[in-house]
Amino acid sequence: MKKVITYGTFDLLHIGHISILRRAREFGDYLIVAISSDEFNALKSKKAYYSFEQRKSILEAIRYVDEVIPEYNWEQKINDIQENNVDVFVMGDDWKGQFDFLGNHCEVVYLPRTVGISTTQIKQDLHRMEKG
Ligand code: C2G
Repeated sequence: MKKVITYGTFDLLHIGHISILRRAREFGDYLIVAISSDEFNALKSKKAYYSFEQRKSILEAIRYVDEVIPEYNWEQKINDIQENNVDVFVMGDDWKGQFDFLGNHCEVVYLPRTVGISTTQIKQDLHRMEKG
């Protein structure tokens, strides 16, 4: 079984998230998503609208996702890859080059981001809509 892993906050799920998950899954037979804890989001200077538990439940409902594990810090990736026998690490290309060091442990793939959508954009648009 070829196992793929990807990492992220996945807040306010949108088509950009679905697209990367669908494409990541195509690199193997089993996709693990490591979803950032609320505490790790704080380290990433992110404040998710949905809690870790809510984001985890939402991701687990997606057909492309086989397993969801927590992401607590920047340092756990090598251990995650080894412990889960991961063959391919996938991230959007906004991270291009940042995780090349994982190439000693698995294949590293950066996929094009979906342009024109982001959780930040959604929040801004909603705020504007509310103000009328
Ligand atoms: N993404 C995308 N297109 C978008 C928005 C996001 O392809 N329009 C991808 C990102 O490139 C990333 C994934 O969706 O691969 C999750 O994005 P975020 O939830 O913003 O994750 P991020 O904060 O980048 O966390 O250790 C890695 C970090 O946890 C990554």
